[in-house]
Amino acid sequence: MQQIDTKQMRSEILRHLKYSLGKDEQHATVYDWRMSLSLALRDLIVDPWFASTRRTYEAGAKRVYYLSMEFLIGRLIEDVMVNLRLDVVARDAVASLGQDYDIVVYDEPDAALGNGGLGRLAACFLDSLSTLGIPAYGYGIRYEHGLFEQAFEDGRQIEAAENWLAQKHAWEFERPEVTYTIGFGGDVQTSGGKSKWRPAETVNASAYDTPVVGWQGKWANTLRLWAAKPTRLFDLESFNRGNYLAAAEPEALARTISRVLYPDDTTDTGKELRLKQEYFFTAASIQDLLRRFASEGHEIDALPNHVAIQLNDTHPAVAGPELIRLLADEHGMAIDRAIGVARQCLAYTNHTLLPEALERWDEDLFARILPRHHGIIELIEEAHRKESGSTVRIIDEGSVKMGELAFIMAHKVNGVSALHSELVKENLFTELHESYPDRITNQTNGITPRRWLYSCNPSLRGLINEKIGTDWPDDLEKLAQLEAHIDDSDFADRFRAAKAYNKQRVAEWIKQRDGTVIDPSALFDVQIKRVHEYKRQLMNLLETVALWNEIRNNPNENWTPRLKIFGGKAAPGYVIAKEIIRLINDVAKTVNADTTTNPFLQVIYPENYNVTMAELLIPAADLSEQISTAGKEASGTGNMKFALNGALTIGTLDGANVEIRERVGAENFYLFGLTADEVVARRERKDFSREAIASSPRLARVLRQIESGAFSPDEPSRYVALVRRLQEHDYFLVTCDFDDYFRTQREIDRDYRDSEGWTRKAILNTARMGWFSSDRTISGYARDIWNVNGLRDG
Ligand code: F58
Repeated sequence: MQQIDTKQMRSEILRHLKYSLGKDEQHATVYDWRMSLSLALRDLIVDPWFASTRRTYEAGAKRVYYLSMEFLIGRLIEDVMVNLRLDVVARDAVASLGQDYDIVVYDEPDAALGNGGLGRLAACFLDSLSTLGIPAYGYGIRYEHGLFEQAFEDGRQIEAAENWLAQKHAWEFERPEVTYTIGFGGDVQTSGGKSKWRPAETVNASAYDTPVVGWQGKWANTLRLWAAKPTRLFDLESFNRGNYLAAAEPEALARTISRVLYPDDTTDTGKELRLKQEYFFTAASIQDLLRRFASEGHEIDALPNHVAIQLNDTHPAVAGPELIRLLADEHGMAIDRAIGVARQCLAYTNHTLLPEALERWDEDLFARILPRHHGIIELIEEAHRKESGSTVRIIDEGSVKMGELAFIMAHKVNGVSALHSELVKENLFTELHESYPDRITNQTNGITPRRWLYSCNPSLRGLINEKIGTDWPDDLEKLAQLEAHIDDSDFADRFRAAKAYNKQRVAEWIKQRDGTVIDPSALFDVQIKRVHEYKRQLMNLLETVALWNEIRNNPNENWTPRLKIFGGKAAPGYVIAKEIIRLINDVAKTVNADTTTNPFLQVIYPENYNVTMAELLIPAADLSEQISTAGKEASGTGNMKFALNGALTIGTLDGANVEIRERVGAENFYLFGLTADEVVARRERKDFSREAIASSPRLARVLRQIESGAFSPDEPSRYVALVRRLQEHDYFLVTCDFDDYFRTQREIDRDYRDSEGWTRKAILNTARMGWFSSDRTISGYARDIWNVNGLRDG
C-alpha cells in the first residue's frame, strides 16, 4: 500500500483545493476542505483498485455480483482513512491547515441509500468482500434522494426529501460510456419458435462507480450504481413552439426511475414505479456482467464458472427471467438449458418472514410492464413442475410471487440467522424445501469491525490495541484474547473509562442539539432501529411509564438512574408506527418535566436517526434493546454492533440474539419473553391479551393512563385506539411479554449498580463477539454458495 506522511497529505489536500476546487486557502469553505481531503484520499485508492481488477483478469477469477436495491453506506471519509491506515496522518494534515477535523469530516452527507438492516448489511458486505480480496461488484441504484429526513412537529414524524447529491459526491467516477438501454412494456413477437420483446418505452441506465477499499488498502472492488437517463433528450419541436413543460416531460419521466429510495418497508405503494426500479437496475447489471464475461472470451455455457449473482432479497428476483431472456432470445440457447445455466449463477437471500413484506406483483401489472418476462416465468414454472413434481406456483391467483420465483431460480437460498433459516424451511418455503432439501442454507449476518468498532469507538480501540496488538480488525476472533485480562482491575477500570468517555460525548452532543442536559453516569438504555410493531418500541415505552410510576410512588428508593434513548424512522404510510413515535415523544415530554423523577429517569428521542447517529450512540450504550416478538426479527445486526462495543443485551430468543447469547454466555445476556413456538401457541388462546392485562396491575395502570390522556392532555382521546388494539388484538404480544420484560429490567437495575460485575459482563461481550464479523459471514457465502476464493494475499 502506498504510504504517505502528514506533509505529503497536506500538500495533496492543497493541490486539490487549488486544481479540483479552484479555491485558495483564504476563500475555502468547509465544503472545499472536505472535498479536497476526500479527493486526496480517493487518489490513494485508485492504484489498488486498478491492481485488483488486473489480478482478477489475470487469474480468470470468478466474480461475485451482489445485487441490492439498497446500500446504506453512510459517510465514507473515515471509512477510507481507516482502511488506508491514514486516520492519524489525515487528522494531523487537516489540523496543520488550521481546520477543525470533526467539522470537516461531519460535513459529508450521510449517504442513506437504504432503509435499515438490509441496506446496511449490503454496505458491510462490500467492506468484507474487499477486505478478503474477493473479486466483486455491488450493483444498485444511484437514488437522487435517499431515505427521507425525519423531523418531529408536536411529536409527530414529518418527512422531508433528502438531498445528498445537492453537492458533488466526492467518491464516485461517472462512466457515461457505460450505458445500457432498458425497456418496459410493449409486446412479444414470436416466429419460428423464437421470441423477441419489443418494448414500448426505454430509458438509459448510466453507471457511476465508487471504489470500495478493504482493510489496509490491499484490495478494492467497485460499487456500481445506475442512474436513469432519458434515451431522447427533450422534444425540440415542442420547445421551439414555446411548450416548455411538454418538451421536458420525457426527460423528467425517465429520471423518475432513480429519483427516490422506496421508503416503505411494509407495503407496496407506488407499485408500478417500484417494479420499474427493480427491473431497471437488475437488467442493467445483468447486461453489464454479461458484457464483461463476453469480453473475456469464454463459452456462454461456462457462465456459472465465472459469475455468482447474489440477490439481496427478492427485489432483484427478475434477474432470473432476465438472464434467461438474454441467453435464449439473444444468444439462442434452448430455454431449458438457459434455466439451468441461470440457476447455477443465482442465489437468493431471504430477510423476512413478515407476510406483508413478501413481494407479490399484480399479474396484470407485471405482464404489462414486462411481457416477455411474464412468459418466461410461465416456462420456468412448467420446467419446475416437470423437474420436481411440485405443485408450487410462481403465478398464483393473479399475482406473481417473487419469493417463489427467487427460490426456484436459485441454486442456494439462505436465511440470515440460524433460527430464521429454520423458520424459512418450516414456515415460508415448506413445500419447496421438501422438493429441494439441500437448497436452503444459513449464513448468519455479520458486521464490519472496521466501521463498527475500530472507527466508531477510538477509546475502546486504543485499549484493545494495547492489550492484544493491532491485528484484530481483520481477524476479529482475536478479541477472545481479551478474556485473559478479565481479572485485571486496571484493564476493567480502563474499559469502564472508555465507555464513560463515549457517554460523555453523547451528553455533549445532546446538549448541543437542543440544550437538554442529561446525566452521563446514568444507565444508557438504547433502542435504535426502524420503528415497527414487531420490534416493540411500544413495549419499551410501556415499561418506561411503569418505571416512572414506581419512582413516583417511592421517590426515596435507591433507583438506578436511566437514560432511555430511542432512535428510528417509520415508513411514511405506516400509521401505527407513526402513532408509536408520537406517543414516545408525548411520554418523553411528561416524564422529562417531572422534577421528582428526573434524577432517575429521562427519555430522549433525537430526530433523524441515521448511520452517523448509530456510530455515536452504539459505543456509548450500556444496554441494547433487542426485544422483538420471537420469530419476527430475521437476524438483527444492531444487536451485534452493541454487544461488540460492550453493551449488554436485553432480548428475546429471536434472530441472531440466539447465537449472540450462546457465544457471550447466558449469564452475560438478559433473556426474557416467549419463544417463537410459544408465541404461535399463545396466539391461539382466546383473549390472550385481556388475560395478560388482567393479571398485571402494573400494565393495566399504564394502559389506563395512556388511554385517559395522561400524556396527551391537549387531546385526551389521542391514544384510545392504540390501547384498544393492545386489548383486543395484540398480534405482537406486547402485553404477554410485558411483566417478564419489566422484571428483567429491574434485575438490570440491580446488576448495573455493581459496577465491577457489570464491567466484567461487558468485557466478556466484547471479547466473545468476534464470530459476528461480516468477514466470517462473507467467507461462508464464498464457501457454501459462490464457490470463490479471495485473491488478496496469494
Ligand atoms: C432486515 N430487513 C431484517 N428490510 O428485518 C433484519 O432482521 C436483518 O438483520 C436485516 O434485514 C439484514 O438481514 C430489512 O431491513 C428492509 O428494510 C426492506 C426494505 C425494502 C422493502 C422491504 C423491507
